[in-house]
Amino acid sequence: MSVISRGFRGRRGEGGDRLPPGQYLEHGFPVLSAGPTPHVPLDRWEFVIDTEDGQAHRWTWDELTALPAETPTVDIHCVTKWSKFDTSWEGVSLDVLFENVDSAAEYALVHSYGGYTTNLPVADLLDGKAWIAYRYDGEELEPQHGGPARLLVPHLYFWKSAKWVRGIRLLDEDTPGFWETAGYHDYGDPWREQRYQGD
Ligand SMILES: Nc1nc2c(c(=O)[nH]1)N[C@H]1C(S)=C(S)[C@@H](COP(=O)(O)O)O[C@H]1N2
Ligand SMILES: [Mo]
Repeated sequence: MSVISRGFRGRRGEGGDRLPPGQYLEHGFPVLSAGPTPHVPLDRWEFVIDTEDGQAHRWTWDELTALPAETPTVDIHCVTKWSKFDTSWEGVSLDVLFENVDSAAEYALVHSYGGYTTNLPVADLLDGKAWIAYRYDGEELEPQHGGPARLLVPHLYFWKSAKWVRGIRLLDEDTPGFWETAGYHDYGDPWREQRYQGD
């Protein structure tokens, strides 16, 4: 009987094999912010990619939202152990934004309005793995969830998906961001349960 029930419900209970180790399935959409929600008028909003040799690539709100968009539906995984399946977004692939960026840098430090930062390898931003998302579930992205726009990197723990994203600095050396400096893992792969430094 236990064999049938395990097989029916999935080995880890609700969520089954889509749930990374140590996570549970969340049906709401929790808000996790380390500080107050910044408010940036769209006519003053900009997104910038700064390269390691000082080139700056800038987009205004109108320029960003005029670029071809994608509508990824992805599972997200927060290090506080909730995962949410099939979240649907709209935004611009980082592949599009990096098209004319001439850089050999391997590391990225993402920074946000309000001062939040997080680091990841440039490779994890490319090849269809990351977006600047500005719509969620068919609506404008709510301020508490990072609106007007946030980074979306669903294959890493969700703290890498910087809300209120302002830019990406490309660097030759890895530089830890806000949570990484506080002891969270440098890379943060939920499938390898890389929660803290040393995991
Ligand atoms: N700018 C900024 N981005 C952030 C955070 C933050 O505090 N500030 N928190 C991170 C964490 S820990 C998580 S789990 C997700 C939460 O996103 P949500 O509030 O939309 O669920 O945003 C990430 N991005
Ligand atoms: Mo988180």
